[in-house]
Amino acid sequence: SPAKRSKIDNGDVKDSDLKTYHGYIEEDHDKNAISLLFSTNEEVGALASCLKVFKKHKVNLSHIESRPSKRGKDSYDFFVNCDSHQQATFKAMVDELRMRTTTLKILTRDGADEGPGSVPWFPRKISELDRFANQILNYGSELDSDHPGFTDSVYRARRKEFADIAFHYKYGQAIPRVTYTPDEIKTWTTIYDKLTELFPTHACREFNHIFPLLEENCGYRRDNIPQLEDISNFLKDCSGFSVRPVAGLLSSRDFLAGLAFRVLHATQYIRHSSKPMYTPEPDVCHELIGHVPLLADPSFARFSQEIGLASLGAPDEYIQKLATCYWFTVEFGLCRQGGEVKAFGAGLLSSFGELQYCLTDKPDLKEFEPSKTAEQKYPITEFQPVYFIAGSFEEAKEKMRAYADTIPRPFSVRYNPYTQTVEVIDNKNQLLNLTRAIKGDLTLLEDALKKVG
Ligand code: H4B
Repeated sequence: SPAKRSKIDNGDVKDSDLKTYHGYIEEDHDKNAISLLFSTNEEVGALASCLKVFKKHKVNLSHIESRPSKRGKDSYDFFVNCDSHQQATFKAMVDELRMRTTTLKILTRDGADEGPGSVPWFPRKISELDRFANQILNYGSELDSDHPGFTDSVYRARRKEFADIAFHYKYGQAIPRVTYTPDEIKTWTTIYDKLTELFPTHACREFNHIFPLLEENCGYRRDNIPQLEDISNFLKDCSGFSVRPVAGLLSSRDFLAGLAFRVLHATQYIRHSSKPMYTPEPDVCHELIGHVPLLADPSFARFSQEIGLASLGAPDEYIQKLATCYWFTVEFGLCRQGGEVKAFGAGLLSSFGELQYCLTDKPDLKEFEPSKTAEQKYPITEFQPVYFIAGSFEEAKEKMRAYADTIPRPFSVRYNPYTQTVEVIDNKNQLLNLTRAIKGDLTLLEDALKKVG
């Protein structure tokens, strides 16, 4: 199962990581960049008086736009990007700005606490996931010295090819097909044969239902590594999930944000052939064998999206808690089916050793309860000493939703599948729209009930 998690779990992107991939950074990526959204009273010179505050504190603006406000007719919001900010004077500037504005929101990219009203940046539309491409925390094509492929120059060159695909990928494009080498396919075959032997007895019902469909529709075979593009199309049909290629580990915040849009960030390279049963990071075997099958299940897809939606704009400490819930469900979850315990976590379903171990009497089993599960400590390089058992995926989803309500956020979010956008519901107009959407569904429900009865 993928290790090296400790680097992600605090959710921060190190400067050095960004520098490593500097060649790929296409957009302005100042770590200190910060956006402000504010509105003023309707009076002549109101904006000018705000801009003076930026000047006084020597804060550079790289972008400014006005937008008709959703709060009422004839009023405007102003959206500005500040180039960078010196911590010390920035707070003073915001305090002064607050006195001249009627509302003020701070949107940061790095999640730093900028005081009351600060919300970490999050993508509002699916194409904004393009911004994550250069934010990987580890590997990509640079390998750590303890990586099995560290001294293998052929493997490293190959990893560079995969990293390039991911770095250049943009939303809406087809995922480039890859011709895997005989050596790579051999690694896949070893893993495929071992794991498929265990699935009938160890995997949950839903997984075993979908796996043959992947063999039929997506080229899952012992002698073939399936293509991400085919899988993405298959998932779109089944549950609306899609796949994006990614060069390496994303921060928890970014990875979870993908789930809010029903997007799985999947690696496309395969682990090093010297150790087919071990990988220190996610690879194509982990993604395709571990994650993909259940993402085709509508209930599991809803559950995954629920964790993603809960993460949007959440404070760092809650991202950590949600990542822990993710760890003990999507990666290492167990469930009870027909009086037996089965595995549904991708980390288990893609690890021959741990899949056997998790169903023995050695580990400790606890009931999945987000508020408790979120606090559980776990090792990342050994088999888990503790697993959590979820009821149905629907039940787990309801529990996640209830837990999400306890996360301090000044707004509610809703996914609009027509526009593939996240709607932030924080004003009356949006509440009215939501009411209309629900009304439409209720009418449909009433109508269908009459016809069914
Ligand atoms: N990034 C990639 N590319 N693949 C993953 O499976 C994950 C990731 N897992 N980043 C994430 C982190 C989880 O471990 C949680 C959300 O922290």
